[in-house]
Amino acid sequence: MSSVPKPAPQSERQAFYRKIDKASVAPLWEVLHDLITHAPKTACVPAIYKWQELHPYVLESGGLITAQEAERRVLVLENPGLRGQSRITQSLYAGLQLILPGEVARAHRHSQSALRFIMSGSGAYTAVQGERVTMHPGDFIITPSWTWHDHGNPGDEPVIWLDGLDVPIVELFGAQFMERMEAQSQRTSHSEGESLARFGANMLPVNYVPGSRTSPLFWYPYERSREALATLAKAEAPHPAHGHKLQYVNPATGGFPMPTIATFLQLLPQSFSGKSYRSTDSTVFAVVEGKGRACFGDETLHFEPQDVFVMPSWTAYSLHADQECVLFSFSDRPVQVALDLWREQA
Ligand code: 1HN
Repeated sequence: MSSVPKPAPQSERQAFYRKIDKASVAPLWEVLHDLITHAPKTACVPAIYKWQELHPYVLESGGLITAQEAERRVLVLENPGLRGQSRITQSLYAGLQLILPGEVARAHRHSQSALRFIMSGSGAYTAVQGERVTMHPGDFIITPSWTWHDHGNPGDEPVIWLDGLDVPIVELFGAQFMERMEAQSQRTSHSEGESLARFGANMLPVNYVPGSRTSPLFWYPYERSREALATLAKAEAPHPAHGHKLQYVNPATGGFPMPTIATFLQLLPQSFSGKSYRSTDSTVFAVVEGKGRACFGDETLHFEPQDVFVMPSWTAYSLHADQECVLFSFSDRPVQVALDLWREQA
């Protein structure tokens, strides 16, 4: 006689599940195949946020609530597959933030790291670690974890930027803290451009030792990054999938600029038709220049300047440029690389 038990009838199993449920335990075998899949499975879906549609909403929000009352006046870009979860991918938050002339968004700090990518308007500033930087479209700015930051707009036009934060990652680890400063704005202790001079000239202060995993350079002006891509576009053949693509670096380590978020800028030459590509890091793109298309399966997202679109983990997609295009993008790649999880396939 075999000692292997005969399969129990469903009714007996269900009764067992109900019994053990009271003890907060559950059978793995009922969920295993959904839990551990052959390839990435995410509720995140490909999506595009059209600037033409959202820009009026962002401006309208300016008439509904002040930056002071809202603390941050932001429209969250929620992934259609992740509604109600304040996230654009399973691991990252994105939103469009508006600051009107004369407004201040008060100083606070939190465990979450943030990036700002300026979408429209100039003349607002963000202050980080005692230094203000004036925002211009296309600039990439970092707010490191647990650093005081406030924004203000002494200029004369509304300024809108894309916020990217690692909110879901910090939530996953249950590691978040937040604190408000007594004062509305932090006192400035450095002149504008100091961090760029100190860390953004291919040099470092002598004997510099990094104090954190976040780049000490927190302002990456568009002009410089754009110039680099223009030079490369004349000098080299484009990568078959990415065109001319650079990643932003922490100049003190050569690594990613933030411990949780990688950022990139790429140029697609006019008429570029990219090869299919996928990677495990769901990626958020912001269109800076040009019109083009992102294709996946038999679907096409048509993009133009200031649109934001997202490609989920392991979704094969290709990029096509109707005009010369410049795309900014960000993802959770540093976390995946650190955990030996990141994979790509061309
Ligand atoms: C935050 O602090 C800012 O400082 C923007 O501008 C968006 C989303 C979630 C949590 C904190 C900001 C944010 C945020």
